[in-house]
Amino acid sequence: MPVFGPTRRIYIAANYQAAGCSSPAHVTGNCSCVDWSGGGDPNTASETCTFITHWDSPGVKTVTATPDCGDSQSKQVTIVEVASLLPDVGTEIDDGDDNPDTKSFVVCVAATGVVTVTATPNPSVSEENLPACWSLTGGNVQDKLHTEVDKTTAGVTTITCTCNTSSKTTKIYVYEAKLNLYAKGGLSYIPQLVTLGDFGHSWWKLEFSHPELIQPPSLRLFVDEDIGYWPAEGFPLYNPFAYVEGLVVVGDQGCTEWATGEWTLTLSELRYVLYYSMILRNAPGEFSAWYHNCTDEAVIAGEVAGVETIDASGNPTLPLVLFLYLLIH
Ligand SMILES: [Ca+2]
Repeated sequence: MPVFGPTRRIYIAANYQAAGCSSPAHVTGNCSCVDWSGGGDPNTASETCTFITHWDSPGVKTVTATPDCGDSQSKQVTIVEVASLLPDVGTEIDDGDDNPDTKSFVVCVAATGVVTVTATPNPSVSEENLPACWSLTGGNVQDKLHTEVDKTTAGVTTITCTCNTSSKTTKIYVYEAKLNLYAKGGLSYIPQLVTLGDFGHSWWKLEFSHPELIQPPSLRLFVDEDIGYWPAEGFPLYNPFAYVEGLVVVGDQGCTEWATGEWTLTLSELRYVLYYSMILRNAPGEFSAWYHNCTDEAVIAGEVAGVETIDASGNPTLPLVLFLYLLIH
């Protein structure tokens, strides 16, 4: 008498414990003594013809029972785990938890499209053969193995795929990063006449939808704030050629811009300007209206992000010139 039905596969989640009469590794019939093989750990055959075992590792397992009054029968049990949960686009970032089962990815916001996140079982089994306990949540779930995240809106979506004790969690950050350049043109285009009027000012601002992602956290003070380069002790009206101590002001510049330029940045480009802003703040050097002024630094902040505006290599680089550029472009 067969102890099992025909040899077949049953798909069970990783770490599943086969036990009791409803389990796949259960003997029915009149045979009293059964020899078992193929179980995981623990591997216990009882006198009552019930074989209790479980597996911690995924894969196809074969359990064989040999009764005292019939042929050996085998059953294959496929133990399934969540192998991966990965998006089709995006860049992985360190989520800082040292847990390989949790991952974070960043994707730049786009006019159209979705991020498709795919769950992959190990071993490979078709969707219809996944264990009942397999679940995929988060995003716009398409089926048991795929879900989608809208790329058109900045936000964060947490996706989790679970199969018994096996689980992966993937966060998708759709981010928006921007550089703004501002200029307030001065009344004096001729530097020597600066003393007669307002020199003007140029400054920059970084906008980012997820400042919590910025590392180190000390860089976050530069997000969503105006950043400008100034003479520390006031403008040297007496001499535009003079060098005085420089200062980076984070926050209100005390100016209203005449023109604004806005550029979309990648996360890398954003980081470059954040670091540049911090370096300049820590070592501002000396300000000179003629040789090293607010507009030089605003233009350089753009160049650090790959944003080309006016040529700042000559002297002086005037707020009025950047204003005119921003006005036209
Ligand atoms: Ca992690």
